[in-house]
Amino acid sequence: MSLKLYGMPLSNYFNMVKHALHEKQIAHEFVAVRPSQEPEFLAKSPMGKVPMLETAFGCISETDAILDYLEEAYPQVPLLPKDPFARAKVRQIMKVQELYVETPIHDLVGVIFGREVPAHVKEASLPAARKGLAALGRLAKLQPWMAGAEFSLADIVVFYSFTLSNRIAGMVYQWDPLQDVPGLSAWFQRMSEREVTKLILADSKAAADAMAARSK
Ligand SMILES: N[C@@H](CCC(=O)N[C@@H](CS)C(=O)NCC(=O)O)C(=O)O
Repeated sequence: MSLKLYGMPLSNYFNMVKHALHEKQIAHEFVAVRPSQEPEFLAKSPMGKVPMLETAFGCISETDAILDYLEEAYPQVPLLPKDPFARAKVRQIMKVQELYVETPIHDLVGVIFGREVPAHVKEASLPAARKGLAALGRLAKLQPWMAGAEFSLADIVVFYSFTLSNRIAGMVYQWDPLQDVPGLSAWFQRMSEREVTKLILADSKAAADAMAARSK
């Protein structure tokens, strides 16, 4: 059975997994689904979230668990270094981005859906995200990739995390988080120019355009 990736191209987490599948040249099918609390979907994705990967052995959700599975089951095109310490540094970058950069900015996600952001959240998120960005700046090598010479999962995860965070930060604070770390904008541009990234972003834009057309 070929792998089936469930989700939607508007989801930055879905796009992380889709990007990894394409970089690793792993054959897969796409199943278009939205997050759902329906029992049938919860049986496959316990929190009802996307992405979810269906394998011959069962289903996996949570992006980092899916990425680890792909890395271990399909090592032919590696997205983690061989050396254990270097692997840990890649994972550290991914975790710092998720917990300390994306999470505080994500607290403001309501703005994307036209909701008012409570003043206390607005006040707390900016210094928290800036602290996380400073940590990312201490870790990121950006020569030319996140963890150094080798392209890795850290590039994929941090890039798609920023595709959403940059948008939210721009709307709420008129702030570009990439400017907080020297070299981060240039890295983001390099990432945008990868062939796989272009494909993923084109699919995501097509989905956004289709949704906008439906809501007219
Ligand atoms: N921790 C999850 C986050 C995934 C996530 O938040 N996905 C969103 C779509 S971008 C979702 O399914 N949201 C629906 C919900 O939270 O119920 C992961 O790493 O995969």
